[in-house]
Amino acid sequence: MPNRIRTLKARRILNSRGDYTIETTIQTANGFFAGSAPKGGSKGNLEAKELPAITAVRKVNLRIAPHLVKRALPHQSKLDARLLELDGTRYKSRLGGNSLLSVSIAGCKANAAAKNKKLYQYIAQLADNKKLVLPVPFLNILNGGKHAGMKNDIQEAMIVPKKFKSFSAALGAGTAVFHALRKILHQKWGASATLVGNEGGFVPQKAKTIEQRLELLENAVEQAGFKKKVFFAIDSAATQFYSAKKKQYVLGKKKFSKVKLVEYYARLAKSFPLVSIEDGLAENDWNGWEALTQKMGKKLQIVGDDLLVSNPAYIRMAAQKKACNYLLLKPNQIGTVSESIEASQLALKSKWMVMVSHRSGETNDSFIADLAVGLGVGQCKFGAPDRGERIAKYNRLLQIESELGKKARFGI
Ligand code: 2PG
Ligand code: MG
Repeated sequence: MPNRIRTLKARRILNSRGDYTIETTIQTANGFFAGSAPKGGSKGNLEAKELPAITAVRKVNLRIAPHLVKRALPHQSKLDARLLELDGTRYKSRLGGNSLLSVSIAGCKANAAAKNKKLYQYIAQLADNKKLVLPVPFLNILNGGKHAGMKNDIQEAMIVPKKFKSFSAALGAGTAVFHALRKILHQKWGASATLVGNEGGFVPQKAKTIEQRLELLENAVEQAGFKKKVFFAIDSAATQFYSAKKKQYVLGKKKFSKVKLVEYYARLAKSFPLVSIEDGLAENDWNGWEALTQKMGKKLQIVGDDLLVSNPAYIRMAAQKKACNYLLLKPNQIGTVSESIEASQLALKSKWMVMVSHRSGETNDSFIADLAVGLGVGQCKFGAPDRGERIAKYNRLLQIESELGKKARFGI
């Protein structure tokens, strides 16, 4: 049997926040292939269940490995179907979404090698996608909310270097803006304002409101010389500042009803070159989402993260309700590579677009870079252009771009 799984073994590794997570390695005749699970900080309620790393490791080694080792490496869809069957629960609560994902990613890399394909090419084949596309990076260069130890706050202020001919040019511009911002912050408030949060973006304590942060971004873009080429996006992660009891949103000292919050976003989009709002409302506030999409969905990306948790069932529901128009795709929210591909395909079929995303607690695995290119979706969000675990993804994209050479397309 040429393509046999010789060994399959999980272990604990550390993630970027110094928490343990799981990594699984599959050994075949072609070598060793590892997959790991990242970890969210501001998680959606209905994400695949994440087990403590030590338990997840045990589940893989004792409950999954015996069914796969010494047998032929199954095709990705069969491998993932087997994992789902072994788990048998709706939210992967028996074996853990993190356990399943680490095996699924390792299996995907092993399958690609067995077919003598690059990982992104193999993913493209699985997704039946003919266009390999380097994604526009959404760089979260000002961290807030839970990622920066703040309460009642918008989580992410991102720059979007869209109007460029190639991924490397866009990343170069994004990085120049990042450095310009560091200089501005240092001049204004000193070195402490240039310390970074979970996703590598700065956390200037004195820039408390999103307006202040977007103004800082405007200055940085101008100083770097990229006006009209670099746009902005926010991830509110609004579940974090919503009080279900009082039915109100709280940002700093200001309180908003859902209607007022939607109006607030509309004003923000008038004042700044905003192209995308992610999780603008809380994950259960379906009416709020519908109102936001109705008001701004024609002009802006209304991105569902906690709302959709990369789950085909919720994507279907949101498409029917017209609650958003963009899927944020995070493989660990759903648990396997095949389901991630299915989620992306479903979103595209619903005439939405897709952005492939990291988590705030990441590993150095660059799988999601290949996923973004292979799915050909044209957008990604992998954090600021610093910290090794974010850079691993951006550098992988640079590598893919140079591999593809003239065939490399960029953006949507
Ligand atoms: C988000 C993510 C990633 P977390 O909310 O989009 O930026 O954060 O991984 O903490 O859920
Ligand atoms: Mg989010």
